[in-house]
Amino acid sequence: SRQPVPGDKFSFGLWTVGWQGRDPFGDATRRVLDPVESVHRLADLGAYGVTFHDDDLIPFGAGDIERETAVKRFRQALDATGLIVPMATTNLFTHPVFKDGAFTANDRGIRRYALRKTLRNIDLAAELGARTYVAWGGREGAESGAAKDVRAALDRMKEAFDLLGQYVVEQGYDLKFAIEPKPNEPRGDILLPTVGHALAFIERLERPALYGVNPEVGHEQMAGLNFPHGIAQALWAGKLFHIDLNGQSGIKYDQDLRFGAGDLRSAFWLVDLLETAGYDGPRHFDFKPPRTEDLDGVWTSAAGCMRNYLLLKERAAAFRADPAVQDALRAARLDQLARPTAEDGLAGLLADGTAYETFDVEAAAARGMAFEHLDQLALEHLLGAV
Ligand code: 3MF
Ligand code: MG
Ligand code: MG
Ligand code: MG
Repeated sequence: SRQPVPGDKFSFGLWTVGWQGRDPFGDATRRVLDPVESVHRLADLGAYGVTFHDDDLIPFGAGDIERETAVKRFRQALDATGLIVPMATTNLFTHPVFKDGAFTANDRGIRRYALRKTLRNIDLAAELGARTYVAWGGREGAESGAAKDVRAALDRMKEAFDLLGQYVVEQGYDLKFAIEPKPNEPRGDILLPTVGHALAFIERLERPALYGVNPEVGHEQMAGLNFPHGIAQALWAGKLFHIDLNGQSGIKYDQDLRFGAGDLRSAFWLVDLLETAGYDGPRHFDFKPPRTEDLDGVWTSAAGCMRNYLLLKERAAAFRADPAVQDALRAARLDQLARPTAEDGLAGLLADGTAYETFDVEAAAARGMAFEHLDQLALEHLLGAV
């Protein structure tokens, strides 16, 4: 169905629909949205979850009473709508104190403060039932060479994540971490810039099983990378804990377009992958309704994210079910790729004369791969021609 329902597991960050349109060149174009209003609107549209940075829910610097009131009102909205909180995260980038980063700021006091701010929100995340805690290190980086000793900064990053992991284990929380890579913006260069960097980093932590990734469509595309390929590797590693869906048109600033806008073909392959690879986590939208929009436009944009996902899911399923596609996949030898190269083992491979001595290299080189036919069939399905 094209009507989003909770079973589709669509979720939105409070900061997405709540974005007021402030950018480096212009002021806000929209009023503040009350989180309670967002929860109700998102539930009406068919979402199942809402996510937040600590500061989205509780204004930075709020006192205890303001904090309790904000959490109580939010909880009441969740109870009234049935929306859940699958994920929460920390804002370690807005306040000027984080101008040189948080877990890797050169200033040790700021690093300790950042950890305490995060631990405090982890308590709230656990209290609200979140199962994933996202960490985007937006200001962990540099604009110049000597300003950051990257090896020392990675030591501090590891120290921070190990401490957070220790805390979650000691508290007995059912919570895992998802690291969100981004190559640049707001820093000139950000540490852990891509999915691959984050996956390698995770293996150096004390409890690797506790950490996965939260890749964002636009972030990988800002680096010119193939997003479905990055997602496939994360799935292969068992590390796709969460995902930020949105749209991006090529290598430029982080556009955060609604899902389906930007690189539509990449979005098609992404949905095809998520829906066939057994990913059962949230389909989380991290987009920014353009600042040209009023609030009606915001909700249209949010609804569009979910509708585009469902339309692509339909198109991808039709592609996979098409007998002509199944023939084309065989012609492209995908069945062979799925088969081990040497089930006969190294000894068998070495003893097999047909593998080398009598292998007809020229004939193998001459065989076409028939990929164009296969890809044209995909395009026909995507364009609704079949
Ligand atoms: C920035 C982002 C972030 C993260 C968020 C954690 C503000 O480009 O993508 O959104 O997604 O901080 O989830
Ligand atoms: Mg982003
Ligand atoms: Mg983005
Ligand atoms: Mg994101």
